[in-house]
Amino acid sequence: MATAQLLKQKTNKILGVNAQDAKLSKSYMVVAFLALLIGGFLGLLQGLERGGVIQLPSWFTYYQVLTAHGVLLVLVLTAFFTIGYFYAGLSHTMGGLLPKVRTMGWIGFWMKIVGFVIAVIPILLNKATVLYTFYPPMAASPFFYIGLAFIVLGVWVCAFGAFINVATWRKNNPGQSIPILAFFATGVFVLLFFGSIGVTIEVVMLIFWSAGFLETINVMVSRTLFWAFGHTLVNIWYMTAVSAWYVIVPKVIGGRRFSDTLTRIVVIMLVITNIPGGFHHQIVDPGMAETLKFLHVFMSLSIGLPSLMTAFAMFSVFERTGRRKGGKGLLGWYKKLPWGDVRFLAPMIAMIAFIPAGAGGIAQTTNQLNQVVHNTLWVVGHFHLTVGTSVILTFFGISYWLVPYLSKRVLTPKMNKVGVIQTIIWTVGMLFMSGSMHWVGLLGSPRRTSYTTYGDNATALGWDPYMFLLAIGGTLLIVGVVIQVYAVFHMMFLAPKGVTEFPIADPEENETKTPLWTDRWGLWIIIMLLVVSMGYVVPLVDLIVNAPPGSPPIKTW
Ligand code: HEM
Ligand SMILES: [Cu+2]
Repeated sequence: MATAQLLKQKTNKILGVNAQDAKLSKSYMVVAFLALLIGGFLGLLQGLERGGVIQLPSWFTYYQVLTAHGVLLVLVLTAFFTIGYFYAGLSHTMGGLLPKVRTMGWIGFWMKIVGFVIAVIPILLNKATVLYTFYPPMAASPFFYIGLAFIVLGVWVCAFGAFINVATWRKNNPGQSIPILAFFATGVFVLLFFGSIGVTIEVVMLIFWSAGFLETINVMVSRTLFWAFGHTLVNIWYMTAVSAWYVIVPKVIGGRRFSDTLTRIVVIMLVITNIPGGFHHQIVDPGMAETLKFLHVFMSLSIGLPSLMTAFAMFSVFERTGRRKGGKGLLGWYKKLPWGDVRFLAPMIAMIAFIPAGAGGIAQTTNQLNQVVHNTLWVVGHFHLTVGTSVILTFFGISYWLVPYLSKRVLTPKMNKVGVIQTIIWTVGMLFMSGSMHWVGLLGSPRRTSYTTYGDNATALGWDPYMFLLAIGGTLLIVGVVIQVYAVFHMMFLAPKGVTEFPIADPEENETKTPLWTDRWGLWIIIMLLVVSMGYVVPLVDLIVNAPPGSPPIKTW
């Protein structure tokens, strides 16, 4: 290893975080949690309106609020958190970010902010009330799409920054495996870049179409390109959360990591198999062959394998650690886990929530079952359990060490307790909200629909009690949002100064050395692209060659 690099890594260990890298990651965290605050309040407004408790005014309609809620929470919050977290991880495990890469991190940051501002103005003006999926033929103001394009380009700059940092580290450290957290980061940025190429093409076409330079648009192609990305994004969040489960949580509970080689294989499998599952979001769309749908269902289910490997790995780590600490009997080890430590409790509940969440996903990806729940509130219940609980609770758990690590402060016992209470409130709130959404979805209540009694139709009236439970859950959640944002603010600016560790667990002592072929990212990317072509080339060519009549822009609101 180059001496300069080695020295830098050593100083990093002693002095803690590099101040300039910390500033970058802190800025990403600030934006992420502001998005949570605003997006959370918008969610509450929706919940109350759907429950018939309030009525939103005509200058800020249900659908405007829903568009902003989706954009803020699934684009802004997750993108900023993921990049801030992985850039901190790259800096910590690779002896600091290269100055060039840090600059790229800032360029990406401002491009995303500028893009967000350009996109949000038409939403506020009711000129882009197309929801975060922006399906054509609904057409927003061209500025909305231009803003989205800026956001994607900003993400790409960050992805390439990460690639440069990892490639340089490898050149300086021949014969060594990429540090595990950086390995996860590589996988996530590979998916972020390759997964978003299709949607970028879609967005560019939409800009021309909504601005009047293109008369019509191919709706099916647009939806397909959107979901090739949307489905990938879901797994990007998932992999980010999973990185903390494998790497961070074992350290927090005083244990060791699960097999390093198997962990890397899980990452590689997720990257390779992920993108061609996108059609499961279009499983009831017309105009696509059954074989194609079958292929995508197969690919969707194949992500289940690495997920089950993860479940096994995590519980194996928990049991081993619990037993080492003296836990006896079949289940005695679980009492030895640090349940009162928010850095463990939050991701642990996140993992548990993933069990029903994943099962619901398997149900949805099955053609016949999808017919029952398609476009009902069940789906909304599903993703508030997956992204709104499994992913977000893991992010919250990360914040309780990452933010003090970045701000050179410490997590006080009091703030830990606040975090535990926050986690419990979030869990109970989601049980109410997501539970009632699932149930009322089975009874047929549609998603993305503002308050209506359908002329006092008996079936629709039967949904009311569930809507009321939904509103209760939403109210609890907003309390959780406020506590969480306060905790982040406190840990960033007010908590006592001190050194907080970046918790990365070591592998087991007797573990064999990880084979270097796991680091062959060029090869994984080629295989991934082959698998992506298998899923997409034939259907896209078919949808373009045998295109249905295109659609002009339509304003439905
Ligand atoms: C205070 C917490 C939250 C509340 C009260 C809340 C409530 C809601 C409600 C009532 C809907 C609309 C259902 C419909 O009519 O279809 C919704 C949609 C949605 N929520 Fe949340 N939510 C919260 C947090 C989150 C979080 C943390 C995320 C993701 C990280 C999220 C992502 C979404 C998405 C993607 C939609 C769908 C938007 C669409 O259909 O266009 N929500 N939420
Ligand atoms: Cu999907």
